Amino acid sequence: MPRTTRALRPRTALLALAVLAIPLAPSAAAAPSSAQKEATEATEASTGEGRLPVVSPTPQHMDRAGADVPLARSAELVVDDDTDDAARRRVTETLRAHGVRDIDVRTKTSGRAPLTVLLGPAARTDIAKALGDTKVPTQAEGYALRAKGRTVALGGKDATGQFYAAQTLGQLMSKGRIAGASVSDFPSMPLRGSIEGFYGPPWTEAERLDQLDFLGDTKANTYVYAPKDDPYHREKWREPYPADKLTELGKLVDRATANHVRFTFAVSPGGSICYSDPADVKALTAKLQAMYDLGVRSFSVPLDDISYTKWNCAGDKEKFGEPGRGPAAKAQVGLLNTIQREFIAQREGANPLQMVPTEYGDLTDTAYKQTMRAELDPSVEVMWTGTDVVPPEITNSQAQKAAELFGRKVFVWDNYPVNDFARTAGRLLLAPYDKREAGLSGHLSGIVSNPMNQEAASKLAVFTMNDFSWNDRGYERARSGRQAALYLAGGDERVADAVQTFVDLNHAAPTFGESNWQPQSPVLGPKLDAFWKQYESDPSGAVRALRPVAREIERVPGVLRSGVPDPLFLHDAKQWLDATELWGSALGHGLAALAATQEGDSASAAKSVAAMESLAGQARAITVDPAEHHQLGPVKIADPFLDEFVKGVQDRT
Ligand code: LTM
Repeated sequence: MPRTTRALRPRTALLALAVLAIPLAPSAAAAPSSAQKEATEATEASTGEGRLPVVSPTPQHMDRAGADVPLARSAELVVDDDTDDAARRRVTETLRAHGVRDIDVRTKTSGRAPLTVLLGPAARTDIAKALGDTKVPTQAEGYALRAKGRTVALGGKDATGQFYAAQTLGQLMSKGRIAGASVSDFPSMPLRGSIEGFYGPPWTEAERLDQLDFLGDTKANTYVYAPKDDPYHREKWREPYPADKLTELGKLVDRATANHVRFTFAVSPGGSICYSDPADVKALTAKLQAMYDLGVRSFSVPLDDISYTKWNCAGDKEKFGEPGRGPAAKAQVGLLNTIQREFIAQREGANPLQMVPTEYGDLTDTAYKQTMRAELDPSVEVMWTGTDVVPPEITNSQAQKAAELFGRKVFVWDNYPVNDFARTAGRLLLAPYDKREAGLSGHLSGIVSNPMNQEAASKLAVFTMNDFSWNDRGYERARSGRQAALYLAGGDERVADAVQTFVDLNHAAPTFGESNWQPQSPVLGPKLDAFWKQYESDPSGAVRALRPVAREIERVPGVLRSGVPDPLFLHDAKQWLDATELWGSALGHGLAALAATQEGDSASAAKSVAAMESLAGQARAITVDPAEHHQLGPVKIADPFLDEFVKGVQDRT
C-alpha cells in the first residue's frame, strides 16, 4: 500500500478507549498457559480479599485497601482549577466506557453519590483526607490512588502524576467494580519512551499519532522526533520546514501534550555544519525557535553517525586545529553550550538540551569524552547506546562507567527493536525487553527505544521497555510480555495467546555481530528439537504431539486478523502473518508425509511432501514491502527451525 494511503487512514481513536476499558486481569474463563499463569500469580497482590488486577507499568507499591468499590450508573467527579485537563478527560472516558452514564462534575462532593471520584493535586484537602495512609510520592510524575468504600481519590504530585493516576484507575476497573486498591507510584527513571531515530521509511502522521497515544497509555513521557530519512532533520537542516510539514508537526505536538508526552524535536547538523560560523549557529537556532513557537519544549542535537576526522569548513581548522577526537569535541561542546545557555535557558518552560555524542556506543576513555565531561554544560542530557550500537546487555557497572566517562548520568538510546541494519533484514523484532539489569535507574536518566520502521508492531517490545524504565526493579519479563500481548489484543485472552505465539515466531533480536542477543523461537525451537529426538524411537507419538503445534501456527494469523483491533498492527504484520499461515500449513503437510511414510503409503507421502514444499516455497517467496522496511528481502519466521523441519521431512520420506 502506498505510504500516502496509510497516512490517510483514520486514527483508531475508539481503540484507545477500548483498550482503556479492558480489564487487564486474566479472566477466570480463559485458560492461560502455565508460564503465563505463573507469571500472573507471582505478581498479583493477594490479601485474602481477592487478587488485585495486574497494572502496567508495574506500580512501585500496590496493596489492597479494602473491598472493591462498586460502579454505579452515576458518579460525582470532584475537580478544581488545578485538576489536569487530560487526566479529567481520561477519567470521564474511562467511567463512561464502564457504563457510568451520569457524571456530575463539581468542585465539592455532595456526600450522597453512589460513587465519588476526587481528582487533582494530592495535597488538595479532600484528596489528602481520602487517600488516608496511602503515601504520596515525592518524585516528579508520582501519584497516589485509593479506592475504598464509595470514594476513589486520585492525587498527583504534579499534573502528569494526575494523568498517570487516571490511567491506573482504568486498569483497576472491570466487571462493574473498581478494585479496592491503595497505590503509591512514581517512575524510577525520569525519561521514558521512544526515539524515531532509525534509517528508512519514516513513520506516517497516523503512526506518530498512534505512538503518542500509546506512550501516554504506558506512562512514558518522551517521544524524540529524529527520523534519519527526514531531509529537514539532517541534510537540509538549515532549511525551515515547509508549511504543510509544519502543520503536521504542530498536530503531533498537540497530541503529545494531550498525552503528557514531551515532543522532543531533534535536528542533526553534524554532516555539514561549520561550528565556527555564526551564520550556522543562527540557522540552527532558527530551526529550534520555529518548533518552540509550535509549542515544543524539549530539543535534541544528535551528532551520531558523522565523521569527526574531517572538518566541513576551513574556519573550523583555523579555530580548533587539525581534525581529531579532542578538537571535534571542543567544536561540538561550543555549539551545544551556546544552544543550552543562549536558547534553552532563555526560554520559558524549555527542558535541558539533549545530545547524542559521536562516540555513543562504547566505554573507551578518549580525548573526545574527556573534553565532553570537562566542558559540556552539566545540564545537557547525553545519550548512549550501551557498549555497542546494539548491545547484548546493559549492566549497572557499564552504566556507571558511562556516567563517569560523560560526567553525568547517561540517557540510553536503546537500539531495540529497530530493524534498519543488515542482520534484521526481513524481520519483525517482537520479544519482550531483556538483559537490562535491575538497578539501572540508579545510573541512568532514562531509556528510550529506537523502534522498527513498523510503528504499531514495535508497540509489543516498547510496551515492555516502558514497563522496565518505569520500575526496573519490579520488572518481570514474562508478566510484561503477557500484558503487552493483552494490550494489543484489546484485553482478549484468547487473542493474546495467539499474539504470544506470533511473538515466539518473531523473537530473534540480532546484534551487529554474528549472534542474536534475544534467541529465535524459545518455545517452538525446543519443541522441534524434542520432536526429532522422539521421532527416532516413537515416530507416531512424535507426530501426534506436534500436530496441535502445527495447527496453532496455521491458526494464529486468522485469530490475529479478526481479533486484534489495531489496523496499523495488522498492516505492519501483513507479510509475516501471510508467511506464518503458509508455514503452519507446510508443517501440517510435513507431519502427514511422515505419518504416511510410517504406514508404508509412499504415494500419499509423496503428495504431502510436494504440498509441504510448495507451501514452504510460497512462504519463502514473501518479501518485505520496500515502502515500509529499510532492509529488503524475504520475511523471516522462526528461522532456521522451519527450514530445518522441511529438510528433516525430505530426508526421511
Ligand atoms: O544508534 C544511533 C545513535 N544511531 C544510529 C541509528 O540511527 C540506527 O537506527 C541504529 C541501528 O542501525 N544505529 C545507529 O548507529
